[in-house]
Amino acid sequence: MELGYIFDLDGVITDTAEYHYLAWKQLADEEKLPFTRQDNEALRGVPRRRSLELLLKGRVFPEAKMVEMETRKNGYYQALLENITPADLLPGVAQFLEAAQAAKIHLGIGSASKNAMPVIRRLGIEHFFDAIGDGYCVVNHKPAPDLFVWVAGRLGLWPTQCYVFEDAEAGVDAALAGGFHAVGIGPVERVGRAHYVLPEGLKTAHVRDFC
Ligand code: B16
Ligand code: MG
Repeated sequence: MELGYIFDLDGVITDTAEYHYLAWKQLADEEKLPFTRQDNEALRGVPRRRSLELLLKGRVFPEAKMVEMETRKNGYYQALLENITPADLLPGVAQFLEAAQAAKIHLGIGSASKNAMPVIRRLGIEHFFDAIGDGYCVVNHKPAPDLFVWVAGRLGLWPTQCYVFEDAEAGVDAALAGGFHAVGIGPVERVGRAHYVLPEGLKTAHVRDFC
């Protein structure tokens, strides 16, 4: 049977969470709003607008101000992305992708980020993937399954033929809702609903663990 592996980007392939934190923190400081690293954890896998709403903790602003704030944060984030190199792949990721490609497993990305393409290019891994789904591809974000279903379709596979690798609770729920096999990356408290859990990331995984 043909198999597909669909990877989330931030938290699975690389760790841009610190850059997201620094960019949101700069915005929060400018707006005199409290924002901690722990607050940032709740934004894992969450799209930009929803992240801003969580940061604002119920404060209400006009739409134009909301757009201005998310644009400003994205500018700070994109400046930080200039620092990314292939050395920023998480441990074991390059070996895992090479082994999966050698095993003729179809590979895709399903990321909520509208910055996924520049990140993937800077990491030097674009050539591994037959389908890349990012924050522009579907309307309904994780925990809706739409993005992973979109990527599976581009791979020419059914969800039941695909394993989704996710570090966010919302991403695991999206995979389960779509009928995918879910592999959680990180602590059981966060991704424990997945069919498989890799607390230390892909570095401890072998491509055939999921067949
Ligand atoms: P952007 P993923 C997600 O990426 C991040 O985990 C999340 O923190 C971020 O808010 C979201 O992308 C949107 O990113 O502002 O660049 O469009 O985990 O789905 O790869
Ligand atoms: Mg993620």
